Amino acid sequence: MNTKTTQADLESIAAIVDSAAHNAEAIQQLSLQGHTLSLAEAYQVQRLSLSRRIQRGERQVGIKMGFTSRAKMVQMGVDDMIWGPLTDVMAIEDGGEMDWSRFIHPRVEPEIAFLLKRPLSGNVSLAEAMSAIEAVAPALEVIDSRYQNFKFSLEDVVADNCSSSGFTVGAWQKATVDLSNLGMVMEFDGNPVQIGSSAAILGNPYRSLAAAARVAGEAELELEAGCIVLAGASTAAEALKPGVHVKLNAEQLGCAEFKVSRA
Ligand code: 0L1
Ligand code: MG
Repeated sequence: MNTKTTQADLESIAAIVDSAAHNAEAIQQLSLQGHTLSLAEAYQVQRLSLSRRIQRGERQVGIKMGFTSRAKMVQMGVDDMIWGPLTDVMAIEDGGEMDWSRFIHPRVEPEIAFLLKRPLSGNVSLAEAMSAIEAVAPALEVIDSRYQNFKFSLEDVVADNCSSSGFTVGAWQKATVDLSNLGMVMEFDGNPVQIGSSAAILGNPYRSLAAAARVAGEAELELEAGCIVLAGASTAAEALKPGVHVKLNAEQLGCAEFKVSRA
């Protein structure tokens, strides 16, 4: 924490971002409101904001990795990934409905999800990360920045739970599916809107799982058995609209889908 930012400041900033998320109301970027946070402070705000969710009865079920493509890191001028917690309230059932009223200006990304069968934390090899996987699934992540116009600095977005707000996981498959170069086609109402490859996720999504263990270890946390890890986007995010049906086809990994409610 720098000399000017106190614990009380971090708690009041966490209340601002948490309230924006809870009420689906856009706010000005923290950095434009005069809150200059270091990256470590931004993660402290994220943790305090998660505590507020937990006090309301939410349960952490996993983590999401962000900026896992080289293109997004270059765009943001950063050289590492970001991460944030996923809670049970963010889950949208596969084939279910996303409640538009809970979001500000949501976008959706085609991703891959891992389910862990044993804990992971710290620096692990790819083989160790892979051996901790119980199952894999196609997934859709809904990101919804709480900042006006989806504009933020790196510290702003980390403090805002890395824009996490929703996710759908398709049917879990045995971890034997080769994830290194799967075609990922995301459709709106049956029309392709984003086409990519799972290779866009750090060259291979398993690297994102190893990175998730590393960042958890750096935060003195453990990814527990039963934890879901969203590996990151395989294409650019697509803006959602009320009433649209979203479907991801990920070749032999299968599909994940949801319908957005009417406004
Ligand atoms: O890959 C991601 O999930 C990025 C999330 C944070 C940045 C954004 O909202 O675009
Ligand atoms: Mg994502």
